[in-house]
This record gives sequence, structure tokens and C-alpha cells, in this order.
Amino acid sequence: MENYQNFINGKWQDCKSGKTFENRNPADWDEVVGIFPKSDKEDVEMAVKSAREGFNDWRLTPAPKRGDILKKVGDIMVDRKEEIARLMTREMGKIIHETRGDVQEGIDTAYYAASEGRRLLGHNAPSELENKMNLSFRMPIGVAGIITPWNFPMAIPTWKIFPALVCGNTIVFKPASDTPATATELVKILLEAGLPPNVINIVHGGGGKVGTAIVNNTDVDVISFTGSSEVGQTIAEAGGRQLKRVSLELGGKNAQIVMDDANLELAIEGVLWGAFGTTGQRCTATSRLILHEDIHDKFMEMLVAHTKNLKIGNGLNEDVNVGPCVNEGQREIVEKYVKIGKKEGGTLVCGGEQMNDGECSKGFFYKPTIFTGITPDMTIAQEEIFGPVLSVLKIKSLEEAIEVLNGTIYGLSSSIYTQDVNSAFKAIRDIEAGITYINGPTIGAEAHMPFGGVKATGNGHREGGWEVYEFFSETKAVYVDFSGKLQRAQIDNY
Ligand code: UN1
Repeated sequence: MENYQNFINGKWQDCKSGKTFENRNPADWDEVVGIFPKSDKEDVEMAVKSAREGFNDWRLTPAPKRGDILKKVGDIMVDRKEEIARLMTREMGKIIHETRGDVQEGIDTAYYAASEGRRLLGHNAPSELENKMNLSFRMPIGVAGIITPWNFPMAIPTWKIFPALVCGNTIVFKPASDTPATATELVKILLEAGLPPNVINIVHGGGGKVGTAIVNNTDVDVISFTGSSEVGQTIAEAGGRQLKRVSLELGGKNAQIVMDDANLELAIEGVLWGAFGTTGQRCTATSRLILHEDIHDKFMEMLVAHTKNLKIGNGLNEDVNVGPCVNEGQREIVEKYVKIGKKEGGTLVCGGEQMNDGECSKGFFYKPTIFTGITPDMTIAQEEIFGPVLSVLKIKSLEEAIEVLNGTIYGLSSSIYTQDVNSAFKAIRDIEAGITYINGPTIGAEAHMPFGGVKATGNGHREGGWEVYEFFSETKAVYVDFSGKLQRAQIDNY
């Protein structure tokens, strides 16, 4: 067990109050993974001051050089992939195959960011006047407040931090208090790769104290947050009052449609992975399954059999399929929704209880759970659960399937299994979501594609891919007049 610290102003240090919190393994609560500082507003203020100082030089460092550091970051992550994956499984429970994938997503993001250092393209446009040129440049914004969740402890921080850095911003990073150890590894790697110390600062602690202090600090110019829609709303309000740029990646209630012409085996594999991968704890998790009535019964018979075969246990075992919920509170939320599902008339066809046998006796395990007979108005068809619970709805047509899929406040990920090309393209056009998969599950976004959602899932920004670089930079329009005289736009030329 290790004692961890904040990294502020180029130094590893305890928080001012000296208070701490424990980080325990959700698969074995006897194991304390580490002790972390429980920071307050004054620690955040120091971190913001440090990042502000770091900005003076970092903004002037050529972007390709900033990218070179990210290239090194990616290389170090390749070397440490297994070690970080094991730590991540111990601190948040996700199975080892998935934590390896999580680190790989960080590596992919690092190499993409490295190459973007040599791109960061602006535009040029003709001038309406003679002997004059018009250009636009991408400028750094300043200090970026990065607030991240526990479900992708490496990938999501890298989605935000790497583009922010390449664009010339400096960082105050608050990772989720369930996954502070992986976040600390990321900061160590950035420093080892040669990032100047003030450019990255990490402050551990809870959202109420540390997150709020970052959001309300007027010297933080831009915020990127992934988490619940409720917290996102408060951040948007605070950001709005300060006219601060804010990117929010919030809840989802993602659905997979299976049409009567689908390859059912493929669709089964997809829903098992989408609903129960990461124990259902992805923003992109498949939380609803929308089945065509003609294949409903056959599909459910196959799905329940497969679900009962999933191996639940400690994610460090290579043959385990489903790890624990991240903590007790999360498992209680799952239990609450299962109770509601039953009360509202859903039919529980598998799971619906904790798993406490054998090696599961000391963790927050819950059996993969499926409800059939769910109608769109029911609570478990509407609210995000963030656990291994799947709600199955029956439909009669593609139009009805899309209407049901669109009938929640969220719009992150979506999927349709069909062999009919016309149905696939109608779905691409009519589904209200930031991400649509054809013949693939709702999870599995790639680092170089835009990631994010519509409606209550966010506020219109995207992470990943090229769009996040726009979020983390300001555009400067530049006019160069080499005519040697005053040329009045809109006047002298017309
Ligand atoms: C999330 O669920 O918060 O697309 C992120 C996926 C992953 C990222 C998920 N690559 O499922």
C-alpha cells in the first residue's frame, strides 16, 4: 500500500489540511490500494496558480515540440501497459482485458495527439481587398480544469489532457476519487516524458470540494468534465456565469435494436459485450435492448442462456467476464433500480441479486440482470443505471424501434443489427445520438473519432478525434495588409 500525494507547483506534496482518504479494491474490500490526500479549495488555488505560471512558457513552446512529448508519453505507456492495467483492475474492478484496452486507448490518444502537434491547422481565406491576406490561427486558451470519472481511469483523462496540452494549455487535473492511483501514474508518465512541471498539476479529493473549487476559480479558463448529468448542469451554470468554456460528457441510456433480419448470433455477442462489459458501467453501455417481435422469444432464450454463463469474479483472473460494481454506493443504485423494475411490472428473467459466493464474498458483485416486458414509460427504460441491468422492449417495425430508441432525454450511443441496407441508412439518419453502430454494440469508440452525444448527454462538444482540438483552442483571425495604405473593408472596394 502506498501513500500518494498531489502534484502542485512542480512538487509532490500532501494537501494543506493533511486529511486523507482510502482507495479500496471493489473486488476485495480488505485490500487498500492507496491512501490519498483529501484536498480542499486552497490546494486547488495553489494548483491553478502553478498552472497559470506554467502557461507563460508552455504557450510559446512550438506545438510540434509539445507533440514530441506526447509521443514519448505514448511510448512509456506501451512499456507500462500491463502494470497500469493491473493497478486499474485493482482500484476499480474492471476485468484485465478491458483495463488493457483502457490503457491502449490512452496510447492511441497519445500518438494521435503527437501527430496533431504538427497539424493544428488554421485556415487561410482570400481578402476582398488587394495586397492583403487573411489567415486564422489556433491559439492556446490558458488553464484547463480537467474533471474525470472512474469508469475509464486512463482513457478519459488522456482524451482531455493530451489535446489540451498539444493546444498549449496547462492543466489542473482532478481525477475521480475511486481511481486516483491510475491518474497518478498518468501524471508520473507525463513528467517522465519531459513535460515541464508547472504544466501539469493533480489535486486529489471529492467533487464537492476540489471539483467545485476548480469550476468556480476565475483563473481557470476552460473546463472539461465527464460524469453525471446532474453535476454537469451545475458546472454549466457556474461556467455560464463566468462565461467560461465548458465541455460536458454526461449520461446515456443507450439502446441496441435487433431487427427480424439480423444475424442473431452476432447480435447476441454484441449485447452481451455492450450490456455487461465493464459491468454496465460505461456511458456507452447498452442499457436497453429493442427487439423485433418476430425474433423476440428466440433471441431472449439464447441471450438468457449466454448471460447465465458469464463468469463473475475478480477481474485479475483472465477468464472472468464481469467484475464488481465500483463501490457499495453504485451497487445500491443497481439494487434500487432492480426493485423499481419489479415494482413497475418488468419480468426479471435473470440476475436481480448480489453475487456473494466464493471469491465474490468480499466485493461489490451483482449478477448480470435482464428484464423483459419493459415499456418505454417505465423508469428502467428511461433513467441511466450504470450497472449490469438490461431492459428489453418489444417493437413491431423499424419506425417504432427508432421512436423508442429516441424516446429518452439522452443521446450518446446507439446500435442497430440488421442485414437490410435501407434500414441501416434510415437508422443512421433518424437515430438521435452522437454515435451509431451498424452491426456492432453500443460500446467501442475509437480514439481518433469524435465522441459525445446529443440532448441531455452533453452541451454540443465532442472529445476524441479532431474536434476536441477545436474545443481546446481559441481561433484568432489575422489580416495582413501589405498595400501600404489604409484600405477600408466593405467601403473602398464597393
Ligand atoms: C465511457 O463510457 O465513458 O466507446 C467511455 C467506448 C469506450 C469509451 C467509453 N471506448 O465504449
